[in-house]
Amino acid sequence: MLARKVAVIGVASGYGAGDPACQDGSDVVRALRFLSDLEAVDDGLHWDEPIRLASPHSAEALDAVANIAGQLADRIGSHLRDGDFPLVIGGDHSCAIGTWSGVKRALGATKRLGLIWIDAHMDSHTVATSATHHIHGMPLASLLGHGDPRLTGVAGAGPKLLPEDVCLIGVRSFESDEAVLLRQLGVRVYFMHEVRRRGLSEVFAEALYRVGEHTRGYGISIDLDALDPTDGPGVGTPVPGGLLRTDLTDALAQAHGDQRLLAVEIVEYNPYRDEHFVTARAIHDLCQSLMP
Ligand SMILES: [Mn+2]
Repeated sequence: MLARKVAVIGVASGYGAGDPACQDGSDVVRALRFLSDLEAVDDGLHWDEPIRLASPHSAEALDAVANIAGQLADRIGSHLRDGDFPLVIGGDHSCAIGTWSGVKRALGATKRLGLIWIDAHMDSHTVATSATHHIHGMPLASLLGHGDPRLTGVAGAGPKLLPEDVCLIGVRSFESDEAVLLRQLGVRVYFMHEVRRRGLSEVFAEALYRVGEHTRGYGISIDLDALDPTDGPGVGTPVPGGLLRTDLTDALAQAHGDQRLLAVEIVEYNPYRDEHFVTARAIHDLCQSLMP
């Protein structure tokens, strides 16, 4: 992130989640000043106005998510044009449709975008395969061009990512339809058992190479449920056996200062399920590891 102003964009939306409480996540991080030391330094981070649904009463979840994603994609585009580094704080993970569609549109049609997706889940359902219809289980499929056109069409029709430019890290809870889709597409998934065997540092280095090999730049999407619940209890769907906060911050440091890193998002913070703000502190540490 060196030499770029970090623009923090809170997304006050839980429309894609079963429990909508993560809509308050970014507001809590901001109001309780968990990032205040990173705001205070020279060229530190600056909070943007949060993204909210304009008319909440009128919307079906899918329309609400599409509206939020459209707003977010526009905001991302304007920050990238200004030379800023966008740091998105969710909100549920469906905001990823907006973040990465916005980055892709800013790159232009001919340039490829890479993405490291750090998550306990695959988030690769479509409306057709999802039992819950929760849209935060669909953003990666949408970005790969699969699913409802209201989601795949954010910031322009068509896939925003090519399968070979995407890696998932930390997966340990998924349904077979998602696994089949990712396997058919050829997306590289680093399951938790591989992360444990090889170490996160080695896996992350390999993922960085993959998402950067054929692309103009890459992003990192962090679902806090990738963390082990001991380090990140404040999420909607905790899954045991996850990443340790210190391992993740160490790994992210590999991307520190890399000009090809185009944006980062950190999502699914549910402040009401947090314990002694350990998850809010994890958000701080993740942001700090990426700061100049
Ligand atoms: Mn997720």
